[in-house]
This record gives sequence, C-alpha cells and structure tokens, in this order.
Amino acid sequence: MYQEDFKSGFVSIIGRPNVGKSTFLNRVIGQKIAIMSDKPQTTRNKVQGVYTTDDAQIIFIDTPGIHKPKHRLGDFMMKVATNALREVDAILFMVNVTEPRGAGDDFIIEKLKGLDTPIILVMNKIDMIHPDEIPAVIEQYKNQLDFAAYVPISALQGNNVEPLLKEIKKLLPEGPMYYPADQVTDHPERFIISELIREKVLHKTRDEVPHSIAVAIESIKKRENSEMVDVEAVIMVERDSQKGIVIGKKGAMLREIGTEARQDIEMLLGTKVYLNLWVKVQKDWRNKMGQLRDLGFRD
Ligand code: GDP
Ligand code: MG
Ligand code: K
Repeated sequence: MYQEDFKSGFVSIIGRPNVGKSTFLNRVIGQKIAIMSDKPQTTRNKVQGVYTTDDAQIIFIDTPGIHKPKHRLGDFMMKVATNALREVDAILFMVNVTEPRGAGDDFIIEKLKGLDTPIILVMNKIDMIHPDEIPAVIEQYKNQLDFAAYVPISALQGNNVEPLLKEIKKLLPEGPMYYPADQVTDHPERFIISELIREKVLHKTRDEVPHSIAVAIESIKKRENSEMVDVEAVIMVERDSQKGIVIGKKGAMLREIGTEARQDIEMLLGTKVYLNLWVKVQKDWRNKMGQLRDLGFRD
C-alpha cells in the first residue's frame, strides 16, 4: 500500500536500564505485542512493536547491547548494535529525570557521537519532579549531542506521550505502510505457536488422540518490566477419554507436552516463556464457525 504524504520509518529506543523503555513501548503499542516477528525490511533487528496512524507508521526496533561490554562477546555485540543505529530513521535516547547524568548515560552518548541519525532526548519520569526542574535536565545533556528535540514525558502516566509521537513523525521520511494497520491487535506468531503445541500433543500421545484436536491461543502477553512472555493455550479435544490421555497420570503427560512446547516457543520468540496449558472437552467444536476462525483452523 502506498499513500501520498504517508510517513514511515524505524525507531530505536536506547537508555540505561530502568529508565522506562519497556514502560514506554507498552504504553504506545499495548502489552499484547511487545514482541513481533522479523520482517525483511528490518534486517537483523527485532521489531518490538508497530504504531500506526492515518498518516504515519512508526516501527520500534530493538537494538540490544548498548551498554558497557563486560567481555569480548560484549564488544562484538556493541559493534552490531552501533551499526544498527546507523540504519534507523530516529533514535530515542531515554533518560531518567530523577537521576543525574551518569557513567551509563555518558557511555551511550559516546556511542551516539558521530552518527547522522537524528536523536530525541526523551526525559522520562517527569511525574516525579516539578516542571521547573526540567530546564536543568536539558542543561545536563544539551552540550553532549546535537538533539533534534527535547521531550519530557511520563511513560508510566502517559503525560506528553502524544507530542513525543508527533516529534518522531516529523523525523520520518515518506514511505510505505510496512505492516498492516491491524497488525498491532494480532500476534503473527499465534498460529505457529498453536501448531507447535498441537504437534507435541500428537507426537507425545503417539496419535492416541485424533488429528482433529485443536489448540486455541487465548493470550500472548509480555510481562511488565520483564522479558518473560506468558502464553495461555487451550488444547481442545472432543471426548473425556481423550482429555485423560492428554493430561496423563497426575498430569505427567501435559507437563511433558508443556515443557517441550515451551522450549520451541522460546526459540521462536527469542525470549523466556511461561506456558499455561489447559485441556478442554468441546463436543463438536468443529461445527462452531466463530471458534474455528479464532483458532485459525485449517484442515
Ligand atoms: P527499562 O529497563 O528501560 O525497560 O525500564 P522499565 O520500563 O522496565 O521501567 C523501570 C521502572 O521504572 C519500572 O518500575 C517502571 O514502573 C518505572 N517507570 C517507568 N516509567 C516511569 C515514569 O514515567 N514514571 C515513574 N514514576 N516510573 C516509571
Ligand atoms: Mg526493558
Ligand atoms: K523484547
């Protein structure tokens, strides 16, 4: 899809741990899809979320590893991350207004020096200070880098987040809508995850349950302030006897299915996963069209 005057681009959020990067992303994108699959346009960077309006699309990507390297592998990771920052359209450098500029901030500043990418200084946690204190925060940073804008926000309470998104838009080039606008409401990995679980059930029970069983993914949620993703899924069988087989003696079978499926899902998503599995008997569920669509069922 191409629309005249439509702007789109890739944005990376960097900052010391605990400045509020995840809180901000969750507020803008919604917790449902704090993780998404890679698309070719995003090269090696992981898409964290997509924010779409009538006239713009902001794709937030993860550039891990901008922190002091502890060993040689860290060094290499740093190089990859620094290169990735050259490829984005804008960088949000997030700082915590309740703390003075520190070594961690200075390390990031060093990495950002010499990049042509526009940088917005995002001063987070303004709910903790008096507005009169903001100029002093700007004072600490303004001589360090050539900032495109200075935006105070509270990611936690949502203050000034809209104006920040507007500032980001100003920095984006005209471009296509890379992702469908409704992508934010769905999780592209949903179907793959359900198939992974279904495969484990069939394999572990040695086909004692029919292939017609279905797995419904109830929710995929990233935990606040943690890399852990909670996945809730229901294995739908048609008979009580099948339910017994899937659960196994004292739940042993279901635990095995869960462990193996979880490992695969962790590989797929690249994060730690807590998998909550249920088994439900749903007679003639195949006739229920609405549910079929929810399940993404194909025969
Ligand atoms: P990250 O490590 O940069 O991803 O930081 P997080 O998003 O995990 O936030 C770290 C802590 O700061 C959490 O306890 C958040 O609730 C808190 N936090 C984030 N944004 C704000 C904010 O705007 N105001 C306040 N008061 N706390 C915040
Ligand atoms: Mg975080
Ligand atoms: K992530």
